[in-house]
Amino acid sequence: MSSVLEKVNLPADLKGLTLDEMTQLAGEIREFLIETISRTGGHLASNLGMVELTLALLKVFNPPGDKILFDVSHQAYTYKILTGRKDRFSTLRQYGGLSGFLKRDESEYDAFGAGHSGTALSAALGMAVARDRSGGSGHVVAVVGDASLACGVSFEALNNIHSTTSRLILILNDNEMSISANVGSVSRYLGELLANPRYNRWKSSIEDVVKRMSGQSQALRRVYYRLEESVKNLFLHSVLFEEFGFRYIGPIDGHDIPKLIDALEIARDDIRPILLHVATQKGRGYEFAEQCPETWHGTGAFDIESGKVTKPSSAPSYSQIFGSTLERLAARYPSVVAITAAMQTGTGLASFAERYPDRFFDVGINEEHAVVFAAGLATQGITPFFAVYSTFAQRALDYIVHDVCLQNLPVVFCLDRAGIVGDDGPTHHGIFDMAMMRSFPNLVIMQPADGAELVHMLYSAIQWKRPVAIRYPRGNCPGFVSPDQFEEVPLGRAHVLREGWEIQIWALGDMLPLAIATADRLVTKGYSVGVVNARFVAPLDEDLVLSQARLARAFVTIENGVVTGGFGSAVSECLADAGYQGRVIRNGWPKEFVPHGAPSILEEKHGLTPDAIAARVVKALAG
Ligand SMILES: Cc1ncc(C[n+]2csc(CCOP(=O)(O)OP(=O)(O)O)c2C)c(N)n1
Repeated sequence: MSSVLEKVNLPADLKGLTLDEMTQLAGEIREFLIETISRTGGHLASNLGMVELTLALLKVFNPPGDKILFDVSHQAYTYKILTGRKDRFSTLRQYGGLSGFLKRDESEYDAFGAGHSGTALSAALGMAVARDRSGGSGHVVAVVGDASLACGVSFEALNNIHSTTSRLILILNDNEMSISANVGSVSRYLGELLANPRYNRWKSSIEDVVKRMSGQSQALRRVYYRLEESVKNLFLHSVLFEEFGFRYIGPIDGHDIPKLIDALEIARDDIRPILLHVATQKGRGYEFAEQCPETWHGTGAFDIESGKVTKPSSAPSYSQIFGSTLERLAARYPSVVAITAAMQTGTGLASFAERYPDRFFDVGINEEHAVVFAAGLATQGITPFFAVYSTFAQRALDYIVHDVCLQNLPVVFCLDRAGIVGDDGPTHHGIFDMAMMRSFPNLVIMQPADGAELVHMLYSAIQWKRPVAIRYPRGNCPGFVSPDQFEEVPLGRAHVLREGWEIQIWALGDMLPLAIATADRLVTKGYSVGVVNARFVAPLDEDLVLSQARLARAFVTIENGVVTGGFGSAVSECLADAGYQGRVIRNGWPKEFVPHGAPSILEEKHGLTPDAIAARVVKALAG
C-alpha cells in the first residue's frame, strides 16, 4: 500500500482524499509522531489524541484564510505536519528547528502563538471581531482542551463572546485529562455530558438512522442536528454552554473521521457561536501512553519498544527535593499545605498529594486563583506553599503584589524551572521572575546553590512568616544528601565561597559552577578573585557588597535570568548608590526572547561560558 503521508504537505492536499485514505493517513501520522518524538522528546500523549480531529479540521476549514487556534498549542504537531512542516519535523524542539508550540513567525498557518493555557478563546474572539468589522467571511476556530477551558481567562472570554460576535467555533477537545487527571467542577460537568448514558444511547440510535437515510444529504443532516439540539435539553437538563450563548453540539467521538467532518461542517455553516464537544483519548495508538497518559504528556527521547526514557537521571531533581522536603516540613508543622495549578507531578508534589490528601490542593490551571487562595489561607494561620513554574507565575503578578505582598502574608512561592528550560523555548523559560518581582515590597527572593540549601530555605521560609519566593532551576542535584537537621538561612546574607579582593564574582544558584569556573580562568591570568553565593536577590546582602567594594576593581554578576532588572541590576544599583568607581559586569540572558534549544547551546550562543565571561572581565579591566 503506498503511503498517503508522503503525498500530503499542505491542507489543500487533504481535500481530495477518500475516507479510507484519511484513515490510513491518521495511522501513518501516529507512527510518524511516535517515531519522531522518540528521538526529539515532546508532547506525545496529547498529540496522539488529536490526529483525527486535526485531519477533519483541515478537511473542512481552509487556513491560513480561516484561523485555527490551539490553546497551549502543545497538541498541534499534526497541524504542523500538515501545514508544510513535515520535512522539518525531525528538528522539533531543537536549536534552530521547529518549535514545540505554534509560533506566528514560524508559519503563516500559525494564527496565534501560545505555550501557556487559556489564551485561545480570547485571541479567537479578537480575530472574529476584526473579521466582522472588515466584513470578512473567514472562520475562526479555537481548539481548547478540557483543562484549559477551566482557566479563568477562558471563562472571561466565554462571558464576552455571545455579546461580541455571532460567528466563532469552539472545539472542546475533551480527553478528561489535564497533565494529570483533570480536576474541579467544570471537569465533573463535562464528564457528565460525556457519560450521560440515556442521552448517548438516544443519540447514537438516531445517528444510525440518519446515516442510513441521508447519505450525503446536507439537508437531512441539518434536520438531525436540529432535532438533537432540541431533544438534548430533555436529557442534559441545562447545557451550561448554551447559557453562555453557544449552540452545543456533541459529544462527538474524536477518532471517528466522518462524524467529525459532519459535525464540523454543521458548525462551519451556522451563524451562532458553536461549541463542538469532542471526546478524544490521550495517548491513543501507543500502548504505554494510553495506559499512563500523564507520564507521556511530555517526554524526553525514549525507546519505542520498551517505552523507557533513553537518558534517565538517577540524581534527584530540585522538584523532587522540594516535594520530599515539604513532606518532612508538613510532618513537623501542621500549618503547612501545598498548592499546585495543575502541575502536581512536574513540581514534585505527587507523593505529598498521596500522603496528605487533605493538605494538598490542585486548583486547575488557575495560577491567579492559586495565589489569592493561598493569601486567604495565610490570613488564617495556614502556611501555603504554592509550587509553580516560574513562567506560569508570571500570570499571577498582580495577585502576588496586591493580595500577598501588600498584606505581608506568609505565602511561599516555590518557583520551579527558574531560568532557561531548554527545548520548550521562550514560552517556558523562567527568566523574568527576578526582574519582575524584585521591586515588590516585603517579598524575599532567594535561590539555593544546591539541594541541601533548598532544604534549608524551605524551612527558613516558614520561620520568617512573610512572603517568600524561592527560585530553583530545572535540573538535578548529583550527590544530594538530605540534611538531617534543618538550619535557618540568615535572612539577606550571602555566603563567601572563595576569598579574593580584586574581582568579586557574585552568582546565584545554578550559575555558581559557572562562577567558579570563570574564577579559575581569571586566577590563571593573575587576578585575585572572590566568589560569592549571593543566595538573596531581595533583600540583597548590601553590607557584604559594600565592604568588598572598598578593594574590588570589578564586580561580576551571573544569574539564570534576564540581565535587565534582575539580580545583577540589584548589585549595580547598590554599588552606584554608594558611588562605586570600579567596573560592574552583569551576565545573564539578554532582554530578548531566547529561543528553544539545549541549554548548553544557548549558553554558548549568549556568552554564558567561563571563557566568554572571563574574556569580558579582562577586557573591561583593560579598558
Ligand atoms: C498557564 C499555564 N499553566 C500551566 C501550564 C502547563 N500545562 C501544559 S498543558 C497542560 C494541560 C492542558 O490540558 P488540556 O487543556 O486539557 O489539554 P490536553 O493536553 O489534555 O490536550 C498544562 C497544565 C500551561 N501550559 N500554562
